[in-house]
Amino acid sequence: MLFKKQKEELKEKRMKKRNNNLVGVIMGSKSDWDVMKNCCETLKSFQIKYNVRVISAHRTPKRLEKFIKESEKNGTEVIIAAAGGAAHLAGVTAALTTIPVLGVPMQSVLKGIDSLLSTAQMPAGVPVATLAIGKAGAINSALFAIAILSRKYPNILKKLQTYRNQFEKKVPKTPY
Ligand code: RP5
Repeated sequence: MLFKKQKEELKEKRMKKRNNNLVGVIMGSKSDWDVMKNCCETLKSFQIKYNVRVISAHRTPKRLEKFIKESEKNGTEVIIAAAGGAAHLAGVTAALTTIPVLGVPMQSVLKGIDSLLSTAQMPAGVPVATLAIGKAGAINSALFAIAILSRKYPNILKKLQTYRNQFEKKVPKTPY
């Protein structure tokens, strides 16, 4: 009996070690990847562990529930949710967890305005921090997640400060 319990504890420990992704990145469709890969590349450039999944609030609601349960169990600290059109993914995710949710509106037939409003205009009570439409939002969602994590992890803070300082050197002083 005790042996079985110990085995289970060991299994859980191993699982935790394997899955300690600080950030979860989800998107409503595979078609969002072209934009959302910019988010993942930014996380990677800061050596942040993340997992990435295609999850839709309306097409795969069970997958969303499972993902959230696993994220909570595995200590995920920020979830980035990207969707386009009637973009409810970030809102539904935020409703199911207290992990901070960052929303990225995807381009759509209405140029992403519908996605932006659906993601940002959450009624009071369940917030979604919404970034810009498309690539800028994808990159900034990663940087925002990094800024949140940097309050707790000094090594991440150092990298973020270095990244910000580089702007001073990169931006030309004159426009010509
Ligand atoms: C949303 O619908 C997705 O996030 C995507 O932006 C949009 C279109 O999806 P597909 O029809 O390309 O799969 O749920």
